[in-house]
Amino acid sequence: MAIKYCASMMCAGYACLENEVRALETGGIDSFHIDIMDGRFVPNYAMSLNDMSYIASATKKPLDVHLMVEHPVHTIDLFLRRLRPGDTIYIHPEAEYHPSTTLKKIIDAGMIPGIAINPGTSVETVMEMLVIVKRVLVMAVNPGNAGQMFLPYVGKKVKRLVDMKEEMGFSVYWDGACGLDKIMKYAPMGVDGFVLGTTVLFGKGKPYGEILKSLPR
Ligand code: S6P
Ligand code: MG
Repeated sequence: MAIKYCASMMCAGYACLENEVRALETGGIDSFHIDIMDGRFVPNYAMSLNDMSYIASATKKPLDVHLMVEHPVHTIDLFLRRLRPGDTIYIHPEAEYHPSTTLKKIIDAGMIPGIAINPGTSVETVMEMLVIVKRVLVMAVNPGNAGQMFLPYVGKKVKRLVDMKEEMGFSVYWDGACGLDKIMKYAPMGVDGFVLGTTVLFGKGKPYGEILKSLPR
């Protein structure tokens, strides 16, 4: 199966978002990664509901929405009503009392349920979620900002998850500090997709299409 690449849209140029979406789409991106923050679960704010809705209206490619918010059960409907069947929503189980309730809402709305797990979260603590979700987004940095350093201890967890994914029926995605070295090492191991931010895609002074063409497929 081809490696999937997701553009981290908090790293895009906002002077003309339409051009960014177009250039990424024609350049071969597989999905648009939308980082939503609440200033509490993570110490930052990134994209807004309006940004997300605009991107959903500007492309037929799927969106993957990464909710870095406390208790997403209270606001999940805002996202469900703006997204489309086939889009993915990742919640952080660390931020929810009853993650399976929130995941069920995502499933019932026809979207792909995912969990994003922090570097400090072990596989054991999310084991029960793994049978419910279709995607696991492994954070290779603490969530909240682009341009951070890779936390090497995450590597072992990635290996454990890819070893379990077939049997449990989920795919594994990587988010944070993703460069060519990580893709070359972890894609052959079984990581299905990578979120691309400032490390490899944005702010490089090169057309997105050129960069995306140079990555392994
Ligand atoms: C971080 C967020 C990510 C970043 C992306 C940035 O909280 O969830 O999606 O935007 O990882 O990539 P990079 O290459 O700048 O670390
Ligand atoms: Mg993210």
